[in-house]
Amino acid sequence: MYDYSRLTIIIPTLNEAKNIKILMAKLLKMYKGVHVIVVDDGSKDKTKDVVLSFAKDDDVVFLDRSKEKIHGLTASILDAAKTVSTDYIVVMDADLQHPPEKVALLAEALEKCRLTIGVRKEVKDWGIYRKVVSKTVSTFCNGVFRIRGKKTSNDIMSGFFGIRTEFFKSIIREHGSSYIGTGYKVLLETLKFVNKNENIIEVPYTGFHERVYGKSKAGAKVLRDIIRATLR
Ligand SMILES: Nc1nc2c(ncn2[C@@H]2O[C@H](COP(=O)(O)OP(=O)(O)O)[C@@H](O)[C@H]2O)c(=O)[nH]1
Ligand SMILES: [Mg+2]
Repeated sequence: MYDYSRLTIIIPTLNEAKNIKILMAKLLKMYKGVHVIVVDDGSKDKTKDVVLSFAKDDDVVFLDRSKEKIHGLTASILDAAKTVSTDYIVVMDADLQHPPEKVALLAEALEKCRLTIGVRKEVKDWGIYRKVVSKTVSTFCNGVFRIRGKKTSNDIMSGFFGIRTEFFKSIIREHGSSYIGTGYKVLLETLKFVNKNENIIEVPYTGFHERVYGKSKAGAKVLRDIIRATLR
C-alpha cells in the first residue's frame, strides 16, 4: 500500500473557488494522509475560504502570494515547491482538467524515477486550429531540446507532472532565476535542465476537456513565453 503522506500535491489557483472545492474533496478522499499546498496569487473570489475549510481536518496549506511582486503560475509553483518537506511532489491545475485518479500513478512511479509526466492522449473540445498550433509548437520545442541533448516529452506542454522534491529543489536552486515567473509552462522549463539520459515515466490519460467553471487565464503571451523559454 502506497503511503500518501510521502506526497505533496501543489495546486496553483487564481479565482478557482468552485473548481477547487470539488477537486480538494476528491483528492482528500482518495489519498489519505496526502499533503496539499494551494498556492494562490490573490484570488478575489472565495478560493481562500474554501481551501481553509479543508485545512481543519487535513494537511492543507494555503500559500498566499497576493503581496508578491511577481504573480504567475510558474513563480507560484516554484515558491510552493521550495516549502515542501515530503519526498514527492505532484503538480496539477485546480480547474478539473487533470484527472485526480491519475495522481496515484504519477506519485507511485516516482519510486522508480525522478520525473513523471501526465500525457494527454486526446483533447476533447479543441478545434482543429488549436490542435495544429499545439502540435507544431510542441514539435518545435522537442526538436530544440533534442538538439541540445535535453529531455523531450510526448506532452511537453503538460501542467500535470510528478517530481522528486530534492531533484526539483536542486534545479530551482541552480536555475530558478531563469524561469519565466509569469509563464505557464513550468514542466517545459524544467525539462531544459534534465539530461536526455534521465529515466522519466509518462502516464497517459484520456478525458482532458475544457475547464469546468471559469475561464482560462492563459493569454496570447503564453506562446511567446514558450518560444522564449525554449530558445534561451
Ligand atoms: N497562483 C497562480 N495560479 C494561476 C495563475 N494563472 C492561472 N493559475 C492557475 O493555474 C492553473 C492553470 O491555469 P489556466 O488558466 O487553466 O491555464 P490553461 O489550463 O493553460 O488554460 C489553474 O489552476 C489556475 O487557477 C497565476 O497567475 N497564479
Ligand atoms: Mg486550465
